[in-house]
This record gives sequence, structure tokens and C-alpha cells, in this order.
Amino acid sequence: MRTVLITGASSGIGAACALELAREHKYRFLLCARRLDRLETLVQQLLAIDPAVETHTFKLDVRNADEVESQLGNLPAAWQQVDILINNAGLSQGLDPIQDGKIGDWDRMIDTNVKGLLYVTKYVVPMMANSEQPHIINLGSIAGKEVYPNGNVYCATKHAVDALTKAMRIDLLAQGIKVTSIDPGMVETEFSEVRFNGDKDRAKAVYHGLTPLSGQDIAEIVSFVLSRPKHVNINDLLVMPTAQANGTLVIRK
Ligand code: NDP
Ligand code: 8X3
Repeated sequence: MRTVLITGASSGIGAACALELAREHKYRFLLCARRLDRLETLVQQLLAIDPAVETHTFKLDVRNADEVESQLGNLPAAWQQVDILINNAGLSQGLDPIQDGKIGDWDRMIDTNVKGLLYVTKYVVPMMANSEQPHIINLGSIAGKEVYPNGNVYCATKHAVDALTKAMRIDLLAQGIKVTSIDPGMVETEFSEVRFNGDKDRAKAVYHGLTPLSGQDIAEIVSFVLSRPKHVNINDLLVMPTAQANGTLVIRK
């Protein structure tokens, strides 16, 4: 059994990864997010897939460095070794031209997507010391490869994730830790609802007239990436809906 730690497991891509990997009966799950009730629901779904599945859930706001240190430092003994870290927690907040951007939105994106990913990685890497096949998967984005109108700070955070993925691959090479970036285009999750502060109609319009990716599509890719033999690492995987050509161009019917 390989132990996988998923940040932001309470929704979307993170939850889908747990569900997909549970179907393989090869993993045990450390699941964290801020919404514990959502994690409890997820555990029930995992148990329905595999009644023997092992899980440990804990509340974590990745923006809080002290909380990250203490939550990861105080895990039960049976959960102190990690094989796989999926740095998935992240968000976009707002879609405004830079001159109209809200400082609070900028702080939240930078604190979550960049600093949060760094904090979690710092404390999880030592937990991988005895792993046979340690692997870190970072959720990047097409927004880490291109910049699109009004995407400014979100795109900057995902460009930072892209740089950090490359940096981790260098710094963790000697420890044999694989580092992969998965960079999706449009995935229909709660992402747009969060970006538009709960405006469900505006969020739905993002995916109108096209078939976006689903969390399940990304989870299947994560499963494939993790299933490669020990000597094979997929460095970077850019995946888009067929109806999306790049960061800005989509075709709607
Ligand atoms: P969701 O909004 O559905 O899920 C985001 C997850 O991140 C939630 O589980 C949320 O949990 C967690 N999260 C947010 N802030 C924090 C925090 N401060 N501390 C801990 N957890 C946090 O969106 P997605 O599933 O789509 O997003 C997952 C990742 O995929 C993100 O990094 C996103 O940038 C990336 N991505 C998404 C794309 C898309 O189109 N949807 C495309 C490309 C990349 P909780 O609120 O309970 O804390
Ligand atoms: C999320 C996808 O296109 O909104 O990273 O940036 S996009």
C-alpha cells in the first residue's frame, strides 16, 4: 500500500483523485482541506468503493505555516510516512484587469497557490525519506503556461507553481523523488464558483456550449502517472478539453 496525501481533497480534482485511486485498492489516504464535513462525506464514498480502505482526515488551511507544521508533525504514528503528495489545494479569486484587482484576492491566491504549496512540500518531503517510490504531483494549469486577459495574478501563481515544480525536480533528484506537474485547461469543478464568489450562473456560463474536462478526467491521468514504473517520470502533462485550443480560444456550439 502506498500512502497518498491529497491537499484540497474536499472538492473537485482532489476528491476525484481519492475516489479514482481507491478503485485500485493500492493506496491509503491522508486527506485534508478546511471543510472537514466534506472530507467525512468523501470517506463514506471511499468506503462504499472499498470497505477496507484506510483513511485519515485532518483540517488544514495550507496558508497557515504554523498549522501546516503542527498538523503534519502530529499525525498518528501509522500515518507519518508518505509516498505520494498531491499538491492540489488552490483557487482563483476574481477575474479583473490588474488595475481593478482586489488586494485581498491577490493575497489569497498567492498565499494558497504558492506559499501553501511550499509549506506543505517542506514538511512532507522528510516524511518521504523511507518511501520506495516517492512522488510529488503539483496541480499547475494552462494558466501556468500562458497568460490570458484578466488572469494576471492567478496566472502568476500558476507560473510560480511551474517554476517550483522544475526547482523541486532539481533539488529532490538526489532523494529519488519524482516530481510531476499536471496542467489542465478548463475543468468543471467548484473552481469557477469560487473565482466568482459563489455566483453560480456566471460559473456555469464558463462551460456553456462545450464539454469541459471533469475531475474524473484529471484523476485518471493522476492514476496513470502514478502507475509508471520506478525509472519513468512524467515531468509535465498539459491537458485540455477538445473544445479548447489554448488559454483563450474555445469553440462553443
Ligand atoms: P475546487 O474549488 O473544486 O477545489 C479546490 C480545493 O482546494 C478544495 O478542496 C478546497 O478545500 C481546497 N482549498 C482551497 N483553499 C484552501 C486552503 N487555504 N487550504 C486548504 N485547502 C484549500 O477546484 P478544483 O478541484 O478545480 O481545483 C484544484 C486545483 O486544480 C487547484 O490548484 C486549481 O488551481 C487547479 N486547476 C483547476 C482547473 C479548473 O479548471 N478547475 C484547471 C487547472 C488547474 P476547502 O475549501 O475545503 O479548504
Ligand atoms: C484553471 C483553468 O483556464 O481558468 O487553472 O485558468 S483557467
